Amino acid sequence: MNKTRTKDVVDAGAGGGGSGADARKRRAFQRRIDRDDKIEAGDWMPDEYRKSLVRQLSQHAHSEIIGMLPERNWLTRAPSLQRKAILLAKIQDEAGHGLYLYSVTETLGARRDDLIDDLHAGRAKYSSIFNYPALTWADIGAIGWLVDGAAIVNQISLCKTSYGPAARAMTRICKEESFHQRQGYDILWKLTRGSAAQRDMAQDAVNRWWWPALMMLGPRDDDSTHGAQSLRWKIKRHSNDAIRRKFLDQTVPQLQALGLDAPDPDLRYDEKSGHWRHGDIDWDEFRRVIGGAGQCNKQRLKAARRARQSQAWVREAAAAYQAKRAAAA
Ligand code: BYC
Repeated sequence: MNKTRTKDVVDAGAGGGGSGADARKRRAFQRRIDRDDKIEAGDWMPDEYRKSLVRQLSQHAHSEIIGMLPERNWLTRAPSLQRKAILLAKIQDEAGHGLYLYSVTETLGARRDDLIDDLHAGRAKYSSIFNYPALTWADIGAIGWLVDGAAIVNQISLCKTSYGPAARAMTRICKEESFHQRQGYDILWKLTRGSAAQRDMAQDAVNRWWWPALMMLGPRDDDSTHGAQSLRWKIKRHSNDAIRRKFLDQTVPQLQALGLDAPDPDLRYDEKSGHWRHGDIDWDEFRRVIGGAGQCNKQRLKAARRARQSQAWVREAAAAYQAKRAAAA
């Protein structure tokens, strides 16, 4: 099914063949991509390129916003004032990332309200990873280290995405994400050097977040709907499996330095290729979670809808202020 969809997009959008002005524009567009030109907001682009970008960028924006929820759960219970201040700053960063990304979709003609309607109605996706609960303080460490860690490996490659506004937003996001990854690692580092109970708590968190972090980088390349076309258009710069390999190579030595284990009996170093190899990923679980049946899907969407409703007065006040200023100008 997925392969057919990739093919459909390729046929409809890449446009090597065909005739007439539209086909010529598509070929010229692909030549710009091939020579690493950045595509800017007012430039001509195939409709499918625009749609694919809006899809990916809005899913990313939604992930940043929904991703605040599992961390928010620990704000009032952070173990010290300093940890609380750091976590608060991280969560505010995630909100900012969501806003940059929604703004980028607006340069492509999308309306932020429509995107958020789609999210709240369950029509739009956000990252699978945020449908898992943050049960202990160590989970905040695991989210920073593994989730932001996986995200950053992907997003560093997206700094070279072909759409200029997205590439520039991603560069800024990555700077902040690297701080997030380090704060997560620091939490786990301290716990693994604490009491036996703290070390066990860290191991338990890694056991629960390890596989979802590998899954969040998307389905295997063979099952990726958009992968081939997105690579051709340089919307994505590396495939899902390539990013997953890079993440694993970066993460296993860090796991060893923490003195923790991966919940994967088949994890091994492959001397020949020089890469770490993971065991089988439970793709049924991934499909269940993105299909809406994960542990927290319902509660995440409920919280997002409630927040939009309860904070409507802020948006209304901002709009009224803007209208007043415009009238006075
Ligand atoms: N979860 O064709 P494929 C963060 C969907 S947030 C749910 O390979 P693509 C943070 C996919 O959408 C970091 N759905 O997709 C925030 C497609 O379905 P549709 C988030 C997923 O787009 C707060 C179908 O599966 N980062 O760091 O080529 C606190 C087939 O997949 C997932 C980004 O979003 C998933 N994990 O590749 C802390 C980065 N994976 O749309 C931390 C930008 C796949 O046809 N996004 N699907 O219905 C990307 O790089 C790409 O979209 C992906 C997937 C690599 C994720």
